[in-house]
Amino acid sequence: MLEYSMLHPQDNATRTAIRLDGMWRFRIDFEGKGLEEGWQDGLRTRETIPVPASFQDFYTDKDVREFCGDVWYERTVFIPSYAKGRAVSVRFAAATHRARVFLNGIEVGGHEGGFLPFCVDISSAARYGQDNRLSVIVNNELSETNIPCGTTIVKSNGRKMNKPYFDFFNYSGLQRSVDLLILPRTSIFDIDTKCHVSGSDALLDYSIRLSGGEGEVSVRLVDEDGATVATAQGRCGTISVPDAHLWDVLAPYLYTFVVELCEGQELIDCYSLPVGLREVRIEGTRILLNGHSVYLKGFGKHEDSDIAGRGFSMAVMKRDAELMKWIGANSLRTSHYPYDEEVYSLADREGFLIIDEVPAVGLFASLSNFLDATNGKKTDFFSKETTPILLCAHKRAIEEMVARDKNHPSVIAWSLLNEPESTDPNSEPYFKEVFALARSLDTQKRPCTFAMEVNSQPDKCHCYHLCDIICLNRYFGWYIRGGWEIDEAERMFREEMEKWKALDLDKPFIFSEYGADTLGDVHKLPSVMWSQEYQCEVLEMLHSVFDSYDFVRGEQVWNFADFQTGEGLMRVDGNRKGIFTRQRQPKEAAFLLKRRWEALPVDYKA
Ligand code: GCB
Repeated sequence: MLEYSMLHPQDNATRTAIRLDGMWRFRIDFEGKGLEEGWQDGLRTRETIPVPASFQDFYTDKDVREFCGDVWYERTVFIPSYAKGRAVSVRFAAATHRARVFLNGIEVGGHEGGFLPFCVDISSAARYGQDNRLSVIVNNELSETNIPCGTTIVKSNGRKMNKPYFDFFNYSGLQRSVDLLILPRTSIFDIDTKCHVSGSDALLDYSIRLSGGEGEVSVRLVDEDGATVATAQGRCGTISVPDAHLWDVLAPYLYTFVVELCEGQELIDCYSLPVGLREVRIEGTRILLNGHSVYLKGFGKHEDSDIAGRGFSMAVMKRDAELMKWIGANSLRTSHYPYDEEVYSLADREGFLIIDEVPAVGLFASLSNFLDATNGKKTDFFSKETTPILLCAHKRAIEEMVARDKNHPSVIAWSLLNEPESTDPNSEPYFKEVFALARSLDTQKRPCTFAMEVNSQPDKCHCYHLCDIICLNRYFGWYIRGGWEIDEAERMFREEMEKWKALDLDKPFIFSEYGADTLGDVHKLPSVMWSQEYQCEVLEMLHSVFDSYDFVRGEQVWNFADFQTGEGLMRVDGNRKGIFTRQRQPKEAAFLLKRRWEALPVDYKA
């Protein structure tokens, strides 16, 4: 059970949230001596860096960009006197991949895992009414015992180097916001909601957990005009909303669920949670939202942009949302880690559907996954002595992700892994635990899935039977028979699809990845691989296959935009499968997708 609340920071009558973003002092621990030299007692540097941002792309020195190890952040935080006697903590929306936190030189907490929030209680270490020194060590080393997976080597010059088993740059640092939270001693710790839709009416089940202590809980549901439409008393119950405004795909409606905790007449704590009344269900091969079938059109994305790297940028998020609407998309997968909380709130407001992915990527020991997978390489990833340690970290991340994102109406499914080695027979017991945990934690019982690479074929994959939705990542026409052999690629793809069809799984299939690398400035007639014309040909070929199978209920092209990866022969300054460039301008294929997606009805194949 989580020891800190995942409720998003909120400033209101009973709570204070002070954003600590800005320029922080920054120092890279090249020698690994920071602690020994007492950097927690003062970083002794004039160097500053923005938070939130990845630290890698500001500097002109390659040793900094590629640095593997500890980096230190420090800033001064004034903690007001009125905070004394209350629950005071610092909340990190993420620290990639792990952090140790110090206040005034005293270690106060830490966290493992780089893409989910954590709170560090500083109530006893704080100096009230004074400036305090907040220091954080952020470490970015990769291993096979935490997600995402990779390995760390030591070069002959003694410098450590990250070797990711995944295809995105290992950006790190304080990439999301940091807040100082001042909460009542007894507070609202967690809110869990679940909606049932019946015709035009809705029932909302809720349950509230307190941080300890006692008090009377009352709740009310407020509509977009500010009118209270229902109220209830007690820590759990059901609210009925006759003639409800349902939340729907590209037609969102958000109520506010207001929770108040009182002791007698005194208001102890309150929290306002936006909720969308909607129900998600799988029925046969259909994905049902409020009882009607939805075909997913959209993208696998990354949090990635020039200069800030994986650092969260509201500006980039906004541009991406506008491009999603322009192109006629209705969904995204948060490949390959849970995104900043703002992304989910925006999706709630826009009516986008999200497949929320835990950072379980690289569970196949390979530095060039796709080529190795295609060649049938085996790494027995789930048969290692260290597998139980990895499983613990993985389960912990699932727990944190579900706790953080469970109330968002936009989240319609959980993706529990990306391209794992599910051909290893020992993957099955591992997957069973992971799937069972996600299902037990989510009161809404959303569908669970994982994205399968090309080795995960009907006759070889040990785990697809655990999925409620089958998500396939397929690169026919790119890694498999590209260029003039595209006809062969289509034939092989159809052969595979026939095998899936023969299984008659009676489950929806989604293409969670497909695409081709394309340089934004290359045109060629006739086409060649890497040209814009070829990207369009591949998409058209693949779409014609998707259209031939009724059980295919969604397509999420790889990738929304070009993104940074590590260096290598396979990548031209990053992965270029973007439909948009990294600067968010359209390639030719964007217009093709716009035509297709605007023409496909939301209930396509219903
Ligand atoms: C995949 C991975 C994704 C890669 C992509 C590619 O299957 O899931 O992380 O970026 O292929 O372009 O190779």
